[in-house]
Amino acid sequence: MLEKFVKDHYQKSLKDCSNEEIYIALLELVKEQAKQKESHAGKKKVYYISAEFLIGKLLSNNLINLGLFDTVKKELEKNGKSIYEIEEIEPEPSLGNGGLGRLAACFLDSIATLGIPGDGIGINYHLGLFKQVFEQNLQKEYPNPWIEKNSWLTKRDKSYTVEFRDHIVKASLYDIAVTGYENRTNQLHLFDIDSVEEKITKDGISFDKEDIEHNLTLFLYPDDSDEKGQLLRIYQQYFMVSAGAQLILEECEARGCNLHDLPDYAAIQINDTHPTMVIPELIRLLLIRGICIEEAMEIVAKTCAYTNHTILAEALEKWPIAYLQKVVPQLLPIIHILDNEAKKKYPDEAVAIIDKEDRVHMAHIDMHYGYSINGVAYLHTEILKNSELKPFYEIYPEKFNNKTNGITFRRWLLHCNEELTSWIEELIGNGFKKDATELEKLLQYQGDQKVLESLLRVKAEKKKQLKEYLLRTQGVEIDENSIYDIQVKRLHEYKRQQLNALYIIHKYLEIKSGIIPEKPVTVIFGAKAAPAYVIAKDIIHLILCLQELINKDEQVNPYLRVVMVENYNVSKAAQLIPACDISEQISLASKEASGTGNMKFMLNGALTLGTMDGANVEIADLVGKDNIYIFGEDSKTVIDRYAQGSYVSRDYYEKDTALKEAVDFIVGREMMAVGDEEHLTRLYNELLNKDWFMTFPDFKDYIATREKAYHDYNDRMEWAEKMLVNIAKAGFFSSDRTIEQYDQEIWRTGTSK
Ligand code: Z16
Repeated sequence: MLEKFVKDHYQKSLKDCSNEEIYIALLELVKEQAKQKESHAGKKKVYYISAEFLIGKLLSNNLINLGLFDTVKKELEKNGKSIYEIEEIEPEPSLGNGGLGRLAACFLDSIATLGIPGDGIGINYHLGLFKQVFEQNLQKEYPNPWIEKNSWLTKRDKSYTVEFRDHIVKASLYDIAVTGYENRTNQLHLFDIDSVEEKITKDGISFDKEDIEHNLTLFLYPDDSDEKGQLLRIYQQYFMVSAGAQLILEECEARGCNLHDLPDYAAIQINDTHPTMVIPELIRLLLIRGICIEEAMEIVAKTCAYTNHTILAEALEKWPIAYLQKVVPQLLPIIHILDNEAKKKYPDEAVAIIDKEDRVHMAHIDMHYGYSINGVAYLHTEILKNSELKPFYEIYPEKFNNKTNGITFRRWLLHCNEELTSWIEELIGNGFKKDATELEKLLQYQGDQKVLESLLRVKAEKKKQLKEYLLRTQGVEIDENSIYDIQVKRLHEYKRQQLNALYIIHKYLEIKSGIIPEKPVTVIFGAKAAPAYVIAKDIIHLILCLQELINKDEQVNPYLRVVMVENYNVSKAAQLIPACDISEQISLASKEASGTGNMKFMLNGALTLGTMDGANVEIADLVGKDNIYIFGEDSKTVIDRYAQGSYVSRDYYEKDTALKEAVDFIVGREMMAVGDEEHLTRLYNELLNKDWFMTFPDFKDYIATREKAYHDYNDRMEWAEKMLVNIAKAGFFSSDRTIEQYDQEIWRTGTSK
C-alpha cells in the first residue's frame, strides 16, 4: 500500500525514497486513514482540558491503532528499509512534564479506543518544556522545538477571540488526530497564536516574559519564580480555557444544545487546577448569551468535573486576586460571586475560594462548582477524603470518587515490546489486546520451566537492545549480564532519587572495602528537574558525579555502574522500561498520588521495589507480597509525623553509621574531585538539617530490601515466575479500564459497555 502511495505522491518507487521521504509519506497516509474514522458525536461528548499532553512520537502508535503496522513494516523490509530507522526521524514534542501529561495522552488513546466521542483541549507550545543537556555534571536547559513543515498538526480554518485586559489575541485552532485501536478517531485541539516567535529566546530558555504577543505559546510552565512569570502562566491558562470554552459551546450548539441543557451535551474534565478558569469563563459566556447568573452557575456545575493529582500544597494553585485583575479582570466579578455564595453556605475558612490574603484557591473553585472530584489511586483518594480535602469531603461526600490511573497497552506493550507481545500471544492468543484482564491466563504457566526460560530470553534480548541503544545514543557501555535497576520519573525530593543515590554510595563503599556483590548491578536514572528547583538540580549533580566517579573506578565498575540518561522522554522510556529488572518506586509514602511508570514496568516484567504509596499499594495487592519488594514507613506514620512536626533528620544520621558514612561521602574528598562544592554542600546541608521528605528513616529498610531483591534475582526460575505474575496481573492497569470507569461514573456518555 505504501508503494502505491509514494508512486502517486512522489512518482517514484519505495526503494528510491529516502527515509525522510518515507516518513513524510507515512505521515500523510496515516492522516488520510485516520480521517476516514472520524465520526460525529452522538449527543454527549467529553472534553479533556489539560495544560499538558505528553503524546510522544505518534507514527508507530497510529500505525498500530489503524491496523497498518505489520503491513507497513514488512513492506519496508522488502524494500530494504526499516520502520525503526524511520520512526527515529520523527521529532518528539515535549508537551508535558511527566505523569500528568502522559496520563492525558494515554486517556485520549483509550477514549478513542472505547469509541467515546471525546477530544483533548490544550496549548500548542512551540518549544515544549525544555531539552535537557548535561554540562559539567549539571543540567542545562535548551528549547525543544518540534514543529516542522510536515507534522501531525493540521491547521483548521477556525479561531476564537480571547480578551485580556490590555489586548486581544486570536486563538488559532490546530488539531492532531487521535486514533483509537481499531476504532474511531478523535481530536487533540491545540490552540496557538499566529504571532508567536520562536526566535525571541536567548541563552538557553530565557526570553522576555512580558512580550505576550510573541511568547504566549512558546513554553510549557515558563519559570514562575517571579511575578512576570506567574502573570504569563495566567495568560496561558486563560488563553486555553477561553478558546476551549468557546469551542465547546459552539460544538454543543451545533449538536442541538440550547445551552440550558449543556450538561446533556458536554462533560468537561479538568486535569489538575491549571484549567480551572474554564468554570468562571463558561459562566461568563453563558451570561453574555442571556442566561442568568444562578442558572449559569448551576449549568456549569453540572458540566465540569475535577481530577486531583497531588497532595503537595505547592502544586495546588492559588493566584493573587491582583494578578488575575491584571490579566483577566472580566473574570473577577464572577469569581467574587462564586466566593460569596460559597462563603454564605460554608463559612469555614478552610473551604473559602478567596482567602484572607486575597488569593484565589483554584482547586476550591473546582470542588464547589464541579460535580465530581476524583483522586488517581485508591490510597490517594482516601488521603484526600480523610486529610487533605477533608473539609470538602464533609460537605460533598457524594462528589468524591476514585479512578485509579492506567496506561495504554498499545504503547507500553504492543509498541515498546514486540518480543514480549509475541511471547504472550503464543501462549494465550491475542484477546488480551482488547481485554487486558485476559493476561491472567498466563498464570497457568507459573510452574512451566520452558515458558519461564523463554520469558527470561525475551528480557535478555531487551536488555541487550538497551545496552546497544545507550552505547549508540550516549556513548556509555553497560554490562548486559548485570541487574538493570531503573528509576525514571521527574526529579523531585518526594520521589527520593536521593535515597537511591545514598544506596549507590553505600554500595560503592562496600565494594571498596572488599565486599563484592553476588551479581553486578547497573543503576539507571532518567529525570528532568524544574529549571528553578535548586535542590532537584543538586541531586542531578550528585548522580552525575557518582556516574563519573564510579564508572571510572576499575576496582568498582565490574560490579557497579551508574547511568543517567540525558533528556529522558517518552521515546527513552520506551527503550528503558522493557529492559528493566527492578523498578524503583520509592516515594515518601502518601506523596506520590499514583505513579504510572510503576504500571509500565510491571507490565514489562520488572519487579517493583517500592514504598506503600500511590498505585504501588494496588500493585502489591494484586501480585501478593512474594512478587514485590516493599519497604519503609507507611503513609499513616508519615502523615502523623508531619502533624507532630517532630522529625529531626540528624537523629537518624547520628544513630546509623552506614547512613552517616553515605551522607558524609557527598561532601568528601572523592566527590569534591569530580563535583562542585556549592551544589554538593547545599544538598548535604539540606539532608542533614531538613530532609523534608524523610529519606533517612527509610534508609535501613531500603538497603535491606534492595539487597534481598538482588539476592532473589539469582534464582532465575523463581525470578521468572515473579515476572510472570507481574505481567499477568497488570491488566487492571490498562487505561481502557480507567476510562470505562470515568465514562460510567463521571461522564455518562452512554458509549462504553
Ligand atoms: C504531575 O505529573 C502529577 C501531579 C501533579 O499535580 C502535577 C503533575 Cl505535572 C502526577 C503525580 O505526581 C503522579 O503520582 C500521578 O501518577 C500523575 O500525576 C498522573 O495522575
